[in-house]
Amino acid sequence: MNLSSIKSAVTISLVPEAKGGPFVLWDGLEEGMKTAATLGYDAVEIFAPGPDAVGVEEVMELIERYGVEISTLGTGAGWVLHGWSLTAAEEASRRHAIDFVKTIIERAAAFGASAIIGSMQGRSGNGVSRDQALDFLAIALEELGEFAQQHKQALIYEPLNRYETDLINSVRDGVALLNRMENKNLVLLADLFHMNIEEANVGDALREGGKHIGHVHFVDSNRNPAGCGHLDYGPVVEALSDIEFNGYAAAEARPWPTPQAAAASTIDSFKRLFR
Ligand SMILES: [Mn+2]
Repeated sequence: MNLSSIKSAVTISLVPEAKGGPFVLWDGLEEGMKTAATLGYDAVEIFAPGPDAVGVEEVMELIERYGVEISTLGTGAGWVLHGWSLTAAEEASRRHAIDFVKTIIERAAAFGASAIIGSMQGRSGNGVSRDQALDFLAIALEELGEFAQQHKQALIYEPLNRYETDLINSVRDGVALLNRMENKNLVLLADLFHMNIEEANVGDALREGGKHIGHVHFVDSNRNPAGCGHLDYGPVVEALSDIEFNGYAAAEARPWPTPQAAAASTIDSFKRLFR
C-alpha cells in the first residue's frame, strides 16, 4: 500500500453566516493557515464569501510565510449568502450561480487549486422536476468544467446525502453523471460523511469511483473529526490505496469539541491511517 502521496488539508470558513456548518477553523485566513502549519497540514481548503476575500497577493504571501498550500476553494457561499443555485427555477439565479462559481474557479487557479461544487448544485422544487434539475446541473457543469479546464484545473463535483439534495447522492450516480458529460474535466468528491449515509459499502463505492475520485472529505460518521465517530477507516484506507488516490484528504468536519482540537485530532487520525 502506498498512501504517502495522499495529502492533508483542513477547512477554514471565512463566512460567519455559515456558522454551524462543517468547517474546522473560523479565526480568519492567517490564523487558520498558521494553525494548519503548526499541526503539520499540507494545505487548507477555504470557504470564502467570494474571490475578494482571498486576494491573490495576500494569499500568496501567506502560502510563502506558513508553507501550506491551498488545496481547494468552496463555492457554497453563492448559496448561503445569495441563494443562487445551478438548478434554480429562475434563469437569473442559475446565471448568477454559474458566474459566481467562475470567479471562484479563477481565483483558485491562481493558487494552483480547484473549486468544489457542493451545495451550489441545489435540488428539485419550485416547479423544477428532478429530471429538469439534473439537466440544468449537467448544462452548468459542462460550462464550468470547460472554464476550469481553460484555467488548467479540474472541477470537483460533490455528491451529497439525500437530506441535502435529491440530485446525485452516491458515487455510482456521480460516475454516471460524469460519463454522460461531454467535458471530461470533472472529478468526484468522496465525502465520507455523505457516503456513510448513502453507500451500502464505503470501500466498494470508492473502488467504483476509481480514477474519478479527485478529492476526499475526511470526516467521521457524525460529521465530527475523523476518529470521533463510528466510521470504520480500515476499508476506506484500503480502497484509497487500491485506486491509487493521490489527492487531498480534507478535514471538512464540525469544529468539535473546539476548532483547535478538531484540527489536531484530524491530523492525528490522518497520520495514523496514511503515514
Ligand atoms: Mn463535503
